[in-house]
Amino acid sequence: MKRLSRRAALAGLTTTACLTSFPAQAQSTDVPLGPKACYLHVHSSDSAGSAAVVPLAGLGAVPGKSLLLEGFGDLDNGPSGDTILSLIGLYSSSPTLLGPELLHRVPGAIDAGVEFISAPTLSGGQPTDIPEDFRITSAAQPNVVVAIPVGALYLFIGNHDSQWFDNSDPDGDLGCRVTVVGTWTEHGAGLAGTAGTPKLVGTGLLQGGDPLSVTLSSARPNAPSFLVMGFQLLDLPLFGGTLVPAPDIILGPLPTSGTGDWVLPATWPAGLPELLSVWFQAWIVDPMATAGLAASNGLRAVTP
Ligand SMILES: [Ca+2]
Ligand SMILES: [Ca+2]
Ligand SMILES: [Ca+2]
Repeated sequence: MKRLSRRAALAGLTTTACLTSFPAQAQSTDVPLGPKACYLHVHSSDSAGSAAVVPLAGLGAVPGKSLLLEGFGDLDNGPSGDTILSLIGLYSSSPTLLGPELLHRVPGAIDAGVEFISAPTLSGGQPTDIPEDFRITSAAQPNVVVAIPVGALYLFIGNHDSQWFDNSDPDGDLGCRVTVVGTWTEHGAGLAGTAGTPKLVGTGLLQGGDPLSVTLSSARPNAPSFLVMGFQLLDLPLFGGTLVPAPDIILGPLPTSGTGDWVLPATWPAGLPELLSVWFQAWIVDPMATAGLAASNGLRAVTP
């Protein structure tokens, strides 16, 4: 992919954001976790403990923002020694955790993230899966970022296991780091051109001073393009498509590569107010598009 100059990106991002100031503080906390911490159904012949319940208000974690969740340490699950790190979690409107004899133990559960399918109980093969939870950390996945859904006031964190009585944590190092970060969401469908509908995605935690990247793909190869950025949602019908951001800043022309893409690296400015939205959309000169211009989906970045 073609990488555009960091200076160009920075100029764009920091001009309108001319906001001085204090470096943004990463709001994070380490939540200790017992080796039997559990919100899943437990067989009557087994015994587990209660999941950790984290109040979100104290972290400044409100809907619109996201949480970066990173498990640390390990537990002994019985057969495997003190080597296992397998955390799952879910959001809830209430801190209530009902008894282990039930399948749905979190009455305030709110669906978010990519669903994790939990294993049946080892003894008796009873189902344990609930639809609202997600994987936090496993051997294959060090962390996860999950947007905080509307109504969420608590985060439940538990271990994933199917037999609990034999769990222990000899060195007491098991836990989960919770960090409040920003949220990327896509908005609108875009306007097709030569290579289909151009795709715009963003990566980065959106904390002040953090690296981020905005990546365009599926655009017309070797074509001039423009990145439109704004602080308001416009959604104005234009050239057969929709102009998503209010055009406060337009970067370009930015040439697409021979495969119809580019990557724009930048640094997220420090000192932005929380829950500020910045909207992005790419427009590409493309004779195959309705009015000679193709457009990507819109992209919204919300600061933590
Ligand atoms: Ca341990
Ligand atoms: Ca076990
Ligand atoms: Ca599940």
